[in-house]
Amino acid sequence: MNEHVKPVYLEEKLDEIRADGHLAYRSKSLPTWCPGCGYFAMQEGLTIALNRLGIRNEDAVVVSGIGCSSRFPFFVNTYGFHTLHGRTLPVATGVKTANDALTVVAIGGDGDGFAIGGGHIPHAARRNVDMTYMVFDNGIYGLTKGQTSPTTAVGFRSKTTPYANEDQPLHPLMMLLAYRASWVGQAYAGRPHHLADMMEQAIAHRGFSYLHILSPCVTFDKTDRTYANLNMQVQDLPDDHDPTDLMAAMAQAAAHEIPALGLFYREERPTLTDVMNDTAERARNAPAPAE
Ligand SMILES: Cc1ncc(C[n+]2csc(CCOP(=O)(O)OP(=O)(O)O)c2C)c(N)n1
Ligand code: SF4
Ligand SMILES: [Mg+2]
Repeated sequence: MNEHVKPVYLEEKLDEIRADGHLAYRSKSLPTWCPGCGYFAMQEGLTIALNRLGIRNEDAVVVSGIGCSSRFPFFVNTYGFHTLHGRTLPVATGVKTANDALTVVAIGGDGDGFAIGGGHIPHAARRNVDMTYMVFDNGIYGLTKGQTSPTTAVGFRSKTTPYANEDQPLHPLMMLLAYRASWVGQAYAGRPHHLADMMEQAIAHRGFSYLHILSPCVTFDKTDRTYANLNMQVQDLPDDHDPTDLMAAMAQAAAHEIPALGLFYREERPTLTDVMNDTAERARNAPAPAE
């Protein structure tokens, strides 16, 4: 055997994987995603992030809409809420408002978030609801078998655009920055270690954190957002990017057709619960001002 090659033994590797405890965040249900779907990396990433942050299973709630991505609550060992198509954020806001001690992670696809659910995003962001919203962006409606979505690239041929998509895709990162999300970052299913780090940072942030995750749909997109293409297209944000500078974040988001991976923007400001508690305190101490 080559003396420079260190053998990896399956049993040792399995012991290593079991040792850190993140498998306790997987549910007993095996994912129903197609083999090779990017969403497996999200399952691994979220279980690693929750474990590293020491969040107890019973203190976490994963809320989703409808879509392949939105099946997520079934596959993690936390509380979960599989809601209606596009209604992820209002339900997640209700959960957080009812019990501020919970760690709330809202999950959905590009269709669930930016088509039918698009009207909810600015309000959760501007109110700074203390939750993490992760959009798994495969640029397609996966569950319903391959229609164009609001993030489908121009030129992509799908069942609904057999002569190629002509609609300009939305730019989720620019939108979330303009909506004043207090934490905005991007990750990629093909970079699982970075993805887990970004999930950990996003959940640790106090306020509305938005993590956009590029993810191939290996079944219905064989030409555009494939691992082979994304592996060539993705790059990291420059080391000198200042995530406290909103204009710099916007410039970086606009700089490339596939924006870079990393933390674009972060700010600290009162959350929705802070504001509600403050209003309640004021109401207790003084009558409402006369009209
Ligand atoms: C009110 C309503 N409209 C339409 C649908 C059909 N539908 C289910 S999932 C989906 C889109 C899923 O796409 P996306 O959110 O990108 O998730 P993915 O499957 O790609 O992960 C649609 C249109 C529905 N379930 N409910
Ligand atoms: S259809 Fe696409 S998005 Fe849905 S599980 Fe399969 S590969 Fe993943
Ligand atoms: Mg999708």
